[in-house]
Order: sequence, then C-alpha cells, then structure tokens
Amino acid sequence: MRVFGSSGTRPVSAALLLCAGLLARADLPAAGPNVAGNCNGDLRLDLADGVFLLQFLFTGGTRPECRPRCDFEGDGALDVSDAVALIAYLVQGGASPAPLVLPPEACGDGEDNDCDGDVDETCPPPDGVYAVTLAWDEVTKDRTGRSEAVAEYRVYFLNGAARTLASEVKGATIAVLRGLRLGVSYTFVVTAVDAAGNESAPSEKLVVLR
Ligand SMILES: [Ca+2]
Ligand SMILES: [Ca+2]
Ligand SMILES: [Ca+2]
Ligand SMILES: [Ca+2]
Repeated sequence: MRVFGSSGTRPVSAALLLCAGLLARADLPAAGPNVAGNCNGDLRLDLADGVFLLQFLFTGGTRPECRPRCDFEGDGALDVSDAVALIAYLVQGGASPAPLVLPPEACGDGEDNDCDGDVDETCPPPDGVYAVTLAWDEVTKDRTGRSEAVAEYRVYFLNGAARTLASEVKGATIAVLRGLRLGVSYTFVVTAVDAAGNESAPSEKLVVLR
C-alpha cells in the first residue's frame, strides 16, 4: 500500500523540512546512537530520522541498520505512527521516545537486532574464518590539546599504501572485525572523526595473523 501516492518522496520530505524550518525545538536532549527514534543511527535525534523512516517505509529508502531504534513508540512495529510521534515530539512537545528495548542478536536474518553495529554476529563463522576484537583508548582532545568530542572512529585495513574502511564505530571504542582468514596477515589502523568531519591521523598499526 502506498500512503503518499505516486508522486514519490518529495511531498514527505518537503513537509518535514517545512516543519523543521518553522517549528524546530531548541531544547532537545542529547541523543546517543541507541535512542528510540534515532532511525538513521547517527548521534542526533532529529527530523532526518523521521524522513529516513518514511522513506524506508514508503519509497524504497535505505533499510535501517537496527529496526528497534526506529520504533519511537516502542510497540514492536515500524509504521508511519512512529514518524508522526517523532515529529510531534520534536516540534510540538509531544510524548518522549519509548525506552529502547533491544532484543538479543538473532543469527541469519541479515539485521543488527541488538543494535551493537554488528549484523548476525552470533552466527558461527565458516571454517578457516575468524573474528578479532579491536579496542582503543577514547580520544578526548584534539591535536592542540583542546577538549574534543569525537563523532565516530574509523577502522581501516591497510594494504600497502591503500586503506579500506572496515568499520565505523559511534559511541564506543571497540570493534569486532569478522571474516578474517587463517594464515593471512591483516594490518589495521584507527582514526577519530569530529562532528565537522575532520579526521585524525591514523593510530599506530596493529598487525593480526593467525
Ligand atoms: Ca538520527
Ligand atoms: Ca512503532
Ligand atoms: Ca548485532
Ligand atoms: Ca541478526
């Protein structure tokens, strides 16, 4: 069923952006990634989350990494009423998001059920494949020594001079990397990224070989 007719995403987005311009509240609480309503999984609870949910539901938009996080009302279903309630909360002082209740991870459904950033991590790895857990110290200052809020960390595989993004981590200083093959040497580095998108120099290299 299409609720918004055949004209695509424009009416939904335009309506929400108009609301944002006219009615945005300035007294919203800070949100971490795991807050009900934070459907797009960033560090903010805002109208972009409502747009993200509506586009997923009605216009083939990106699938949420973690469905429970989109369930603003906490009733176990994702539907338009979650987006409506979120917008009412953001712009009209409506009811606050429901407490986020996360189920345990379920193997094999292609979803990050427990919202820890890993999909299907409870599935046993295939033969010859293993996972490593990387942890690092929290970054709290920039290179000049001033206090700095990190928006996310990025873990890269290094292959010579090339680097490939392996994981983006928000609100934590740990990453689980899966699918590593026995007998292959892997080199990792971690960077920190601030809210403006500035990325730090890489950490020391860490080499993993089993
Ligand atoms: Ca968000
Ligand atoms: Ca719901
Ligand atoms: Ca998970
Ligand atoms: Ca799963």
